[in-house]
Amino acid sequence: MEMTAEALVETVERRTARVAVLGQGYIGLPLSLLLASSGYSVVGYDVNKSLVRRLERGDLPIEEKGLSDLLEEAGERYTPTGDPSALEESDVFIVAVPTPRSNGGADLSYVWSALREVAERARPPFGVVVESTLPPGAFRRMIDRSLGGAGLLGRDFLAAYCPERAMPGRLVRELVENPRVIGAYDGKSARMAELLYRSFSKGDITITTPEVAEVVKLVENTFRDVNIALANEVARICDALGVSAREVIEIANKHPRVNLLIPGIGVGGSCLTKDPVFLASSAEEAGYSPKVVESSRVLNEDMPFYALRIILDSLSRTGNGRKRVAVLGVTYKGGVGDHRESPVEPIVRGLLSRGVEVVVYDPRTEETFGGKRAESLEEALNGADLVLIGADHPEFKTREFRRELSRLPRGTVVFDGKWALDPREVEAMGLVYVSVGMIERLNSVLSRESERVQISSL
Ligand code: SAJ
Repeated sequence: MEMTAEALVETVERRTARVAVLGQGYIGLPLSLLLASSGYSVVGYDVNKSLVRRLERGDLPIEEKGLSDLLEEAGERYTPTGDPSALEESDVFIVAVPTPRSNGGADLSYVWSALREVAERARPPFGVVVESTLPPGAFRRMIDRSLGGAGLLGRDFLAAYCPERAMPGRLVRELVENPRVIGAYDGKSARMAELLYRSFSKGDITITTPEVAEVVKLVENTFRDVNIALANEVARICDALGVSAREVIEIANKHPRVNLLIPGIGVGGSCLTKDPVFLASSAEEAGYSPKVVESSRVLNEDMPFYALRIILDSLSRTGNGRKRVAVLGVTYKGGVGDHRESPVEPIVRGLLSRGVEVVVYDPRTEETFGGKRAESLEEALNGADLVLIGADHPEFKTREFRRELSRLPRGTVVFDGKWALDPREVEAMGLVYVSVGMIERLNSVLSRESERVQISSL
């Protein structure tokens, strides 16, 4: 007997539905394992053959707390594959492929090809859930164009837009605990998606239209980007005024309605660097030209270059001819191995292009952005004129780390790109603490302690 859309929803409820997750990256992989651990039989499909081979060996390509336990729990219910014909047996398809930025807009080519694959392989009735970030209006357009031929939405196939909102470094926990938003045009599609996520999610689930869900996702990341931009602007204002931004922010945040974020060398990662751009470009197309969103992006994108200028200035004042910078951490933020859109990249490349020797130490990635790789912290610090904390990894918050740092010659400049260290502690080691919003530190050391050899020549 032929299955109906209602019966499909029932298989999702009973967890007998076979699920295929297209894209086994930062979101697709943890999601597959969560669903498999909840009882679904899950095919994890990816076009990257070497990634699939790794997964087949049980070798996880990303480090996230709880992920290896999930892999074990999922057991045989999780099957990674690079073979598209393996999709043919599935009832529900989840699209979790990237949507990179391209020419001021979104590159939807990976989502298109995943949906094409679904249209080709799926047998009605089937369900589709898109997790990839989409610009407003894209969900309807893409579903209509790619799946319209598969029949009628709500009868032959069900479709929902459920953007992921979990934070790298805390992926598993956030996928389980965060609230979810489901965008759907009909009740059956919404129910299918809700049952699927409810199998592992403890968060609140809100059902709305796909258009609202699209804007919600982009607004959330824009909120963060704009707030970081404000912190960065406060830092630059404080540098201009010669006061400590760290002190300003700390005191201002005691006000019950003020919560400034942490300024730094810039905003990286694949989400905050593109979602505000998607939002702004959709608004432009619709006839409104955003003010705050675009200028926040401009300021955040300038932060690595601002940091680079301070670093070059500090180096040029050392005057002894040696120019060697130890970069500790090159990922886009602490605690992750992801270096996409890292603000450390323009800094390293800018230093290299000016003939500065750059030695990189990062326990979380092999990437060096053209710098020389150091195998240990000790090796990186050896002979460094300036130390840049590029990512606030937990490894840089230990006592051993501070002990290594304290072995640096007196007067060595430590540029803390993430406000990760305690300035007083660094100065107590005889080092010079500098950061964005903390230039006054450098200046006050210069005027008070001009007898110090290296500092006096800064
Ligand atoms: N950063 C600062 N100052 C801060 C906080 C962060 O400069 O006070 C920098 C970080 O160093 C990093 C960048 O911002 O370079 C982004 O880091 P993040 O931790 O703020 O965010 P992401 O990109 O790792 O994850 C974001 C999250 N969105 C929100 O918090 C609104 C996450 O929940 C989303 O799921 C994710 O984007 C995504 O995939 O869209």
